[in-house]
Amino acid sequence: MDASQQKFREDVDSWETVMFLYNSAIKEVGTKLEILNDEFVHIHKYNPIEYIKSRIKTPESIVKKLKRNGYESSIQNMVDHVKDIAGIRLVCSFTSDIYQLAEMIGRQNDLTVLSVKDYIKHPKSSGYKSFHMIVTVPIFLSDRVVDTKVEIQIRTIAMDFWASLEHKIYYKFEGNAPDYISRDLQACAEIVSNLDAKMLQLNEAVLRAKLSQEEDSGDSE
Ligand code: 0O2
Repeated sequence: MDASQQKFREDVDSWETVMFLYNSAIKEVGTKLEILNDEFVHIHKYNPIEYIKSRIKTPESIVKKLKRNGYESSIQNMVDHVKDIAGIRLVCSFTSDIYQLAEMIGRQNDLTVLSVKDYIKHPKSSGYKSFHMIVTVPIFLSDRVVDTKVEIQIRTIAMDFWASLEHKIYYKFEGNAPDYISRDLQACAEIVSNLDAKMLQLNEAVLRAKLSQEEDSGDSE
């Protein structure tokens, strides 16, 4: 084997190892989140997570992101600078669920929260809303422990609907959507925010009504 073949072999080996770590991290964090959800249902009889999606970023998307941020394509740069190679998305019904879940995740002793971006309190100019956390989870191999990064995105169903559509449009126009489409998307983001606020109000009203019904039936016993 000549030097370039040797280098290629080593690159393939380290790519496979790195991908193995990211896949393992998704499994670890995914299981953790399912357990948190199940415990919440067990105690409060309420399901904060509607559904969980996970994905590993494609090699093309990793390379694009490195290029966009001015880094050469290398495995070291990808591990150091692309924080969302392993991604988990938690989709919930209400905005209040998002903050409750973020707090529960922050309290997990074996997860380290590296950073938090609250695009709900501070939406992007596009109208994008979501709560992002970068965490590391220790992956126990036979001879070492590797802290591996996972991006957790938490959003409501309505925010997820908007973001998925906007993402498709963004890619269709390669980031240069006509102005009227961007404006319409911003208007839709406004509608999504109003819908989320209304749904939360409605849910709170239902909870209050249920509580007072229970109190009334307690009084009459
Ligand atoms: P893709 O194709 O979804 O993977 P950072 O280096 O962490 O400071 P980064 O990675 O841009 O910068 O962080 P950020 O803002 O938390 O974004 C991470 C991911 O959130 C993006 O990954 C998107 O998935 C999603 N996201 C962020 N902004 C938008 C937006 O305006 N619209 C939509 N639809 N999604 C968004 P990628 O790698 O950009 O894209």
